[in-house]
Amino acid sequence: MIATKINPTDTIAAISTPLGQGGIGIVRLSGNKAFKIGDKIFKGKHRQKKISQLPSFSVHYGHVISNSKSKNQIQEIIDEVIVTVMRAPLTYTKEDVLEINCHGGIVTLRKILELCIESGARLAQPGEFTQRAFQNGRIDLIQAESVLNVINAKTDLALEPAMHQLQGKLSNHIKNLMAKLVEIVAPLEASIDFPDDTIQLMTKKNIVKNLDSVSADIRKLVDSADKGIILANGLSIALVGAANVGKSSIMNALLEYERVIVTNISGTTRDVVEEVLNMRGVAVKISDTAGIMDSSCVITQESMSRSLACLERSDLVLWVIDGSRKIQKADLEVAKKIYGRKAIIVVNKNDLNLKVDLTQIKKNMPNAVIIKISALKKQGLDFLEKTIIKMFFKGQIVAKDEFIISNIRQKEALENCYKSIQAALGVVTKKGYDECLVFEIRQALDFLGQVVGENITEDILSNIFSRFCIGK
Ligand SMILES: Nc1nc2c(ncn2[C@@H]2O[C@H](COP(=O)(O)OP(=O)(O)OP(=O)(O)O)[C@@H](O)[C@H]2O)c(=O)[nH]1
Ligand SMILES: [Mg+2]
Repeated sequence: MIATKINPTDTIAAISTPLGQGGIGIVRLSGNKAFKIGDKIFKGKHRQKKISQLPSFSVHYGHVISNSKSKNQIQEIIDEVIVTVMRAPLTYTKEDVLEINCHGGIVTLRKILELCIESGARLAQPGEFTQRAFQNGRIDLIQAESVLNVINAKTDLALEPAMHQLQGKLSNHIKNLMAKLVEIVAPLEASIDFPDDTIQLMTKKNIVKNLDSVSADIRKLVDSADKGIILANGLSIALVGAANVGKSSIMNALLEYERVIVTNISGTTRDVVEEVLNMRGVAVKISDTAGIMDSSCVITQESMSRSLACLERSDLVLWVIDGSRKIQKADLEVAKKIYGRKAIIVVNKNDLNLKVDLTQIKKNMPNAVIIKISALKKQGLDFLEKTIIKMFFKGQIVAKDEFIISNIRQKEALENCYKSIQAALGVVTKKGYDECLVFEIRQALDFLGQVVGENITEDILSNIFSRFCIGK
């Protein structure tokens, strides 16, 4: 978490590439001391100029050196590097930025970072570079949030809305809606403040027409949230059921490789096993769980409580039953646990004689869809995937040029905006006072402003940026 009071004028430094072994690693510095720190730790190979004398967007080869604290001031070479000098304001943060590309070993990266800190930088908080880009006015809050979605995107479909948001397309749409509301409210306010002046007012009919049009656009955005959030965060699906019904076999069949152990012994799976797969463009986190059974074994009981916890946190439950046998007590136990949840009943082992009584199952889960498959013969999986996607996305997953919002914060602000516009419409139709109309439209504008990051509290900002990694 970002500490509540961080100094926004500090020069910050962080390792911006993932920790581990890599061809190159990058240490990034941002702030007004970035180049002075560069002067202290970088020695150019070909030019004697200091970093602070070098032009913007120039790249230089040399070494990061540490000046030993001993009397002789021996310079120790830490690594062979390339540095990029980027001068404010045309940088990621709008501040002076220095990027040091070094070899991607953990030790070198840490040593260079330590040197930066010894030379006057502070370790950046998670997301602090992006927070500065927002607070220095280069991007708005939608764009800042989209950075995280771009980094986290696991499929092309998830990347697309994130890139649209990063480019400012959603922000521009919101700003256009704000402009439409201002067009209505500004003359009204002027007529209230200066009652003696003749001010051209919009007719009530046009006010209603314009409010209706903004309200429809806001509704579309609110309605896009469910799929936007799933695209950004992925869909979590839990495979649950009695032991030996074929949960692990389905997991493997969906992943198209033998990820988990399958045997004919009940209780093969103990831990919850999670994997991410690309299901028709949607990132799906699928979890295989231990079978539910009657057992006094401590390990089995712990396994089952993990299965139930996994079920609780999933967006969709695949209740797997073995179609080649009659419904058993353990199956009904599972039915009780998933009652009221979004679920699909997967009747597995459809390659064998069907013995299960489907009407009995229907009685337990009247609203759930039943799909017959054979994990062994890989039959019915395509239809299962299609049905899953249809449950969360109506029609095309993302229509071309559609505006999509991607988080609860944006959704809540837009829902509040929608309510205020409805209230404003209520005022006009009931021939209420213009003051009340102005109040409601101003409220709507405030909520829209919050979406793009106007009047946002420090707490909300900390919460947003703390979800970023350090170095971004
Ligand atoms: N005939 C047939 N057998 C299957 C099918 N799916 C799974 N099996 C078999 O059923 C047995 C149990 O399969 P698993 O996938 O381990 O079942 P599970 O539900 O994960 O079992 P636990 O981990 O013990 O809860 C294995 O012998 C599988 O080969 C299927 O579609 N048809
Ligand atoms: Mg299993």
